[in-house]
Amino acid sequence: MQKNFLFINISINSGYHGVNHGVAFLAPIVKKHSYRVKYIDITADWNAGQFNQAIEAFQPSVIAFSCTSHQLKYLTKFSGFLEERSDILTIAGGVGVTLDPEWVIKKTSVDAVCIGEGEIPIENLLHNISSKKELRTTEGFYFRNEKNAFKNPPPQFIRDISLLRPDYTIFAKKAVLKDGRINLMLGRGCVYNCNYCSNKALSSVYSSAKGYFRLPPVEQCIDLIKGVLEDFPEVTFINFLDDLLISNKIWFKQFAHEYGKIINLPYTICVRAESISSEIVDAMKNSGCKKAQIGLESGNEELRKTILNRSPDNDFIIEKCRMVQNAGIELYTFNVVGFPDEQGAEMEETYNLNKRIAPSGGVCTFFYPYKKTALYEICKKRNRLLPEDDMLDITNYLSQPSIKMNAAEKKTCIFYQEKIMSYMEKQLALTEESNQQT
Ligand code: B12
Ligand code: SF4
Repeated sequence: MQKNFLFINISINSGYHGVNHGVAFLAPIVKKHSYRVKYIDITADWNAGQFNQAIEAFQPSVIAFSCTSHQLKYLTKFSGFLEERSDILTIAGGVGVTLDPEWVIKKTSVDAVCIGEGEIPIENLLHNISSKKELRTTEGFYFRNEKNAFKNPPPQFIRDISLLRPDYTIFAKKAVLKDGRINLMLGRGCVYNCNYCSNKALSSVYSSAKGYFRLPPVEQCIDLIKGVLEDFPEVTFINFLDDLLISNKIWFKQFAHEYGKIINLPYTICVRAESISSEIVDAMKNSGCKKAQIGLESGNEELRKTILNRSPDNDFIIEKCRMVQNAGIELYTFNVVGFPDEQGAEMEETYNLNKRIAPSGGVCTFFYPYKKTALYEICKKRNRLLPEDDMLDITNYLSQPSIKMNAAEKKTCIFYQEKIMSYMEKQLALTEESNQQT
C-alpha cells in the first residue's frame, strides 16, 4: 500500500496566506509512521479537474482536510470529488470541524472527522491502520456509516505539551517566511472567555477543560525556537501568535530573559491590558520586543463588558497601552464592528478610543458569530443570524457584516469599518515614515 499522506488546507478568500500551525504539529506524527507527507494550500475555488490533478500527482492513501468554519462549504465540495475513491481514507479536522462535527458528517463526504486537538487521534488512527485494527472505534474521530455515525469522543487533551514540535518544512518556504519574518505558536488555549471567541467552545469538547491553557516550560520553548531556526536560518524577526504569553508573569520574565540571551531576535507579541505591568514591559523591551498587538474590540465599555465579556474600562486600557508605547514598542490594535444591535455611536467610540491611544497601526474586522460561542446564541435569540447558506458564503471576517442587519445598519457598519481602517492606514504610514527616518 502507498504510504502517502496528503494534508489539504482549505483557505479560499480567507484573507490569510501562510502556514497552518495545527498541521505543522501533526506532520511529525504522520512522518513517524513512515508516511511521505505533502501539504497543499487550496486558495482558489478549484473544479474537479484541478482538484483531481493535484491528488493524482501524489497518490495519497490518506487525505486530511483542515479548515475553519469559514471554509466548510468548500470542504463539502472538495470531499465530494473523492466520494467514489474508496482507496483513499478522507478525514477532516480543525476549528471549523471541531465546532460542528455533526454538520460535517451530514453535509460532507469525508469518512471521518476529528474533534479537538489532533495529535492523539492521528497517532491512534495511524496505529490502527498499520496494525489493521478496526478504524471506526478510534478515539477522537466520528466515522461515517450508512445510516448514522460511529462517535468516539476525544481523548483528554495533551496536558504536557513540552515535547510537541512543529514541522514547518512541509510548507512552501514563501508561506513560512515573509521578509525574514516567521509566525510561531508556543502554547495552547486561553484563560479568558470572550463571548465572540471559539476558544471556550474548543475546550468544552473535552470531558474536563481544567488546565486547557498550557504553556511549555521556558527551556522547551527555547528549544522549539532553536529547532525552527535551524530549519530556517534566514529568520530575522519572530511573530508570536499566542494570545497570552504575558499572562503568567513569572513564566514570561524567565522566557524573556532566556530568549534575549539565546535567541536574541526582534519579535512581536500579543498582549492584554490586564497582564501589562512595568515589570512585563521592561522584560518585553529588554528581550527585543518591537511590536505588541492588543485586542480592543470595542470602544464602548458597556458593550465590551456585557456583550463581549471583557471587563477593563477605557482609562485602564489607555494607561496600559501608554506603558507599552512609552517603552518604544510599537502598538497595534484589533477592533471589531457589527456586533448584534451595535449602534453607530458605539462604533464611533471604538474610533475615538483608537484616536486616544494613537496606535502604530491595526485592523478593524466585522463580527462573525461562530457556532457554539455565547454570542452566536445571543444572535440566535435576537433573530440576528443569517440563513446558514449565507453564513457559509462568508469566507473571512474582513469583507462584510456577517449578521442580519437592515440596510441602514449595514451602511453604518461598513462606514465605520472603513473609517477605522483608513485611520489605521494613516497611522501605519506615519509609523513607516518615522521608521525610515531613524
Ligand atoms: C494563530 C491564529 C491565527 C493565525 C494562523 C492561522 C493558522 N491557520 O494557523 C493567523 C493570525 C494568520 C490567523 C488567521 C485567521 N484566523 Co485565526 N486564529 C489563530 C488562533 C489564535 C490559534 C490557532 C492555532 O494555531 N492554534 C494552535 C493549533 C495547534 O491548533 P489548531 O489550529 O486548532 O489545530 C489543532 C486541531 O484543530 C487539529 N487539527 C487541525 N487541522 C486538522 C486536520 C486534521 C485532519 C486533523 C485530524 C486534526 C486537525 O489538530 C491540531 C493540533 O492539535 C485561533 C484561536 C485559537 N486559540 O484556536 C484563531 C482562530 C482559529 N482564527 C480564526 C479565524 C476566523 C481566522 C481567519 C479566518 C481570520 C480572517 N482572516 O478573517 C484567518 C484564517 C486563517 C486560515 N485560513 O487558517 C477563528 C476561527 C473560528 C472558526 N470557528 O473557524 C479562531 C478560532 C479565533 C476566533 N475568532 O474564534 N489565525
Ligand atoms: S479573544 Fe483572545 S483573550 Fe478572549 S478568549 Fe479568545 S483567545 Fe482568549
